[in-house]
Amino acid sequence: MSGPYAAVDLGASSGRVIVGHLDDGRLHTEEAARFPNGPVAVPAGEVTTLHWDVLRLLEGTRSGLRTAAREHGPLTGVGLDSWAVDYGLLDDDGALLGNPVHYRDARTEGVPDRVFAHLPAADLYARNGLQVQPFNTVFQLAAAAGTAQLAAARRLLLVPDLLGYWLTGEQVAEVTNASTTGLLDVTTRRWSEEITGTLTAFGVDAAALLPPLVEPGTVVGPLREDLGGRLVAVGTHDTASAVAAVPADQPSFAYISSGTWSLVGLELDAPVLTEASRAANFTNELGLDGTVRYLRNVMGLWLLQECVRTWEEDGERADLPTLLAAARQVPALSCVIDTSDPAFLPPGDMPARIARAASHAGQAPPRNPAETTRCILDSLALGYRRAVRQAAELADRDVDVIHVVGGGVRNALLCQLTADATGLPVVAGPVEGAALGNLLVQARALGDLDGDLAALRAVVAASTETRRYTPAGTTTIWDDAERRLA
Ligand code: LFR
Repeated sequence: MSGPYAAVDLGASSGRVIVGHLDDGRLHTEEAARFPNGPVAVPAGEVTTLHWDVLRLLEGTRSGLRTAAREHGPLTGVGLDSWAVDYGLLDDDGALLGNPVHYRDARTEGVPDRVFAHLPAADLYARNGLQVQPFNTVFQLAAAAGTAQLAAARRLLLVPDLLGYWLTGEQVAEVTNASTTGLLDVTTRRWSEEITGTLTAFGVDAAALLPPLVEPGTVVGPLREDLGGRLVAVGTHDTASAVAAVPADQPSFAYISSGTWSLVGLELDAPVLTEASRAANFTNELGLDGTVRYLRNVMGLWLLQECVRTWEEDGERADLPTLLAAARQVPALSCVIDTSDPAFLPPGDMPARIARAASHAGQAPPRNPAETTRCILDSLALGYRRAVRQAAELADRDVDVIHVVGGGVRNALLCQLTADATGLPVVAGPVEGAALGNLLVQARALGDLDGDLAALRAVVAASTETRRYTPAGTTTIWDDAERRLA
């Protein structure tokens, strides 16, 4: 038996420390700690900015690792993964300059067009291969141009790399997460001088801020605190770790990493940088072992989470099992919305925004939480169907099964709707995909596991239960629903 390895997996609403041991080709996992996470709105002058409470996350991480070491003995390895794009800035002394800004903050509104005035969108895509999202780091940096904080900054570290720096003293940029910044050349897997050069037009010397890149599987160094282990740069982008843990046994699969976001796409050997791919807003993020994660960000269960928050604030009963049971009774596809509408990105009154979007699309808006929940799930399934079909077409690949990993695995109705909408079988599990991918990459980096991605996936398959959903009915009603949004 080897281990214990500790995976720190930070999500938009919670952080988790999961401990794993490898035994005879199986990974045994246990949750050692869980702590809350969420945006904090902070006023400064006239403007209120959404931040991450990154010091709380550091404390949750450290105390979780201590618990893990106390309960399981000295740690063999530690790996960190989180959401992408957001960063902390350090000054000349290596001290943090303020709390990182949350990707849902409004500061990047309208900024992509200002960047495109210097480097046209098509040229940017030809280099970084990224879907245009206002929160891509390249746009966040342009938005931050001229601030006192950025002027004082000497180093930029993405969230997992920032925590890694605090745990080890080492400053690196792990490449899967770096690939979400928009500053990386997706073909060479190096920082793009042309893109960082573009930011100089905004007075931002990004090249000077960026640390050296490392591939996932690099041993970063020993922990400062004596907990036993070494920090491994895993796929520090949670989606990269989750995709590594898809228990597929053959190459023609699509995946949905399903949580606050749904990341829907394919694993490829090389990026797709065609104009058609750019027009369809597909992203080429980097994955484990030289792979490319060719995917689209679908708005995800955020839509439902934010509705639940609003209903609870309004004093309505909104527990998830009750909502999902009620949503099952609502007729299918009565109302669908285009989940890619950027209006859904910021926090706020989500039920009202959904009702507005339905009315704009000429449909009767949902009237209660059950109808709204059903509208969200139908619409997500429709979004998955579009993404899987377009990805397969643009990458010229066959898809004959969809793997769902992450928290959304627990949503049986959504999994079934995904099968129905796509006409493909859906295999759901594991729930803790990112943590499993994180643990296995540590084990391999530290010499306790051999093999390629397929070998890691075989360990996941041997270690977890999955559930299979078979498509029911025809996809005709989904074709009609899609036309309603065209
Ligand atoms: C999912 C995720 C997505 C990324 C989004 C924002 O947790 O990492 O992949 O686009 O968060 O960073």
